[in-house]
Amino acid sequence: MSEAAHTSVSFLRPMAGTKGGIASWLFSTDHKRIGIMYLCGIMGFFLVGLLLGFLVRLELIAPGPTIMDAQTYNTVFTLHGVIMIFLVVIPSIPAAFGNIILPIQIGAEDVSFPKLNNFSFWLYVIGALMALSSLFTGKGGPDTGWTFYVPFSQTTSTNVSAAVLAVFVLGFSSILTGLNFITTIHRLRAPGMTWDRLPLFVWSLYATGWIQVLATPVLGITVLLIFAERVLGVGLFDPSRGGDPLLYQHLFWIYSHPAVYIMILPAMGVISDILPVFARKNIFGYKMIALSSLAIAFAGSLVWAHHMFTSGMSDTAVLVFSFLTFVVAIPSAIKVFNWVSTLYKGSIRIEPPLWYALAFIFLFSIGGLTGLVLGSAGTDIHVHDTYFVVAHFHYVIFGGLGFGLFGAMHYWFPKIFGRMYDKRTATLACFITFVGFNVLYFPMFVIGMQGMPRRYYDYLPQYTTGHFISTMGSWVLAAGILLMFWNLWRGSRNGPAAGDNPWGGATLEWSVSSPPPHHTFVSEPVVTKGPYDFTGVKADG
Ligand code: HEM
Ligand SMILES: [Cu+2]
Repeated sequence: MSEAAHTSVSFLRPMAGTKGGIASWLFSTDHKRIGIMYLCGIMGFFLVGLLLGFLVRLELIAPGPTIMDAQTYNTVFTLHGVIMIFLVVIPSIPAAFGNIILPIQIGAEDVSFPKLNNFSFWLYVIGALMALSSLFTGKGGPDTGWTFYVPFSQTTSTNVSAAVLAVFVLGFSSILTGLNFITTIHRLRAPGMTWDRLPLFVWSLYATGWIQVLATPVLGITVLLIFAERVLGVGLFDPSRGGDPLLYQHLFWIYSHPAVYIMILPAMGVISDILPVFARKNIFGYKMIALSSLAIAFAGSLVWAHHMFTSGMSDTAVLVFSFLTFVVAIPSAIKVFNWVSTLYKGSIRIEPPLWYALAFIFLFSIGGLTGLVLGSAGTDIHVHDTYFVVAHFHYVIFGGLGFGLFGAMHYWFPKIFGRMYDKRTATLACFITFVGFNVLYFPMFVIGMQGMPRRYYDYLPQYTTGHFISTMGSWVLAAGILLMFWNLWRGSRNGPAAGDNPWGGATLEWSVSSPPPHHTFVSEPVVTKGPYDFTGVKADG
């Protein structure tokens, strides 16, 4: 479909008869442009968050003060968490790749509400600026950790108020994106795009959309309540006024546990799209993978209090939440088994996106299995609030979502830019990042089990070796990531031209030109086969 006339109106360049310029991006209602703007913003903040994490590791290279004082340390790890969670991982795959790819994959011209889509992007920008401003306004940057636990967040003199209002605004951005996707998937599918022909990436965004719409409002209310506590002193969470700090933890985790599925489900969708293409084989267990996304979204909403086993709940509550936590492991394991079965006896073509997908499966499995250690109340009491938890959630969020995101960047890159990056550098970068990742986070499981508490500025000498190895790992990791960014940046400017379908994918985005034109489809496509049916599909890269 890449006739010359069609290619010449690539969405990256101004539309015929318009001026172009920065405003044609900032106020664009084209889902592809909005997605690219999110991608740039998210990557920018990822680098800021990375730098802050790097500084935390540098401080912890040896016991005692090394590069900053204790109060600065508290602010740095809080901002690292707030930026990574709210500005990077929650929006990452849905807002960037969901926007660019989802409408094309279902054969739609755009999302259901293009202007609302642009508004969501602006809410993201405003929320991000507010979060950053918390550093420079009031009496210093917030020092509570990204969870804003009371009573500390209520009494600290640092600028928690600005940070929680930022989270409130960011929450709206997320809700509106989810709403837009749900409506788009219901209403705008091309003829023949039945529910059992939806690409699994779309299924995962559908499940994610429901969590965004149903769970995020709870977070919005919760952070507003913190603000009310600080400004008006209403006494909801303050025991001296008859309030209850446990109430805060319940409200916070009712959103924030489902939020981990907002992060991980889209990455699982990316992996489910990548594997069949590079194994050239229909995905194993399509229906089970699609349904397990919904099951994770549903069951994952019932397990929030596994973050509170040591907070003083009744034994019955602990038992119930521990049990429910184990239930979520079932659909997650179903996915992993189906991915591995998809690779089995496939005719594998190993390319950078597949390397990232394999790293995802390995790291996510470690993250998920150690989640079961935390989900069993008995073992959690031993490792609660230690570095074991830090290792667990980095394996899941960074190893899972992060590598899924990098996989998506390498998989859809030729489609978005019409160019190819250097594949050998990409593979090398993946390898360095993978090694650095494990050197950085694996020692944390060990020192965590030995009792090293999380979020501490200083530590006893017996943890020195673990921390030292970990800090070394952070340098290797940073090197791998910078190499990856540099390679992609170079490729997007002057990489060799990529064909319309360099990997031989069967989903609809590979049937349009690279990069796609402003109006993606000349005529509405008619879908006659499933997303992973490769008969007659040829790679042209
Ligand atoms: C089999 C799946 C999982 C299980 C059983 C599980 C279980 C747990 C438990 C029980 C904790 C609390 C530990 C404690 O504070 O003592 C925890 C912490 C955490 N988990 Fe998971 N988890 C799973 C998957 C995930 C996923 C998919 C993500 C994100 C994509 C994630 C992100 C986190 C985060 C961010 C924390 C730290 C929360 C904090 O700051 O205290 N987990 N997990
Ligand atoms: Cu949880």
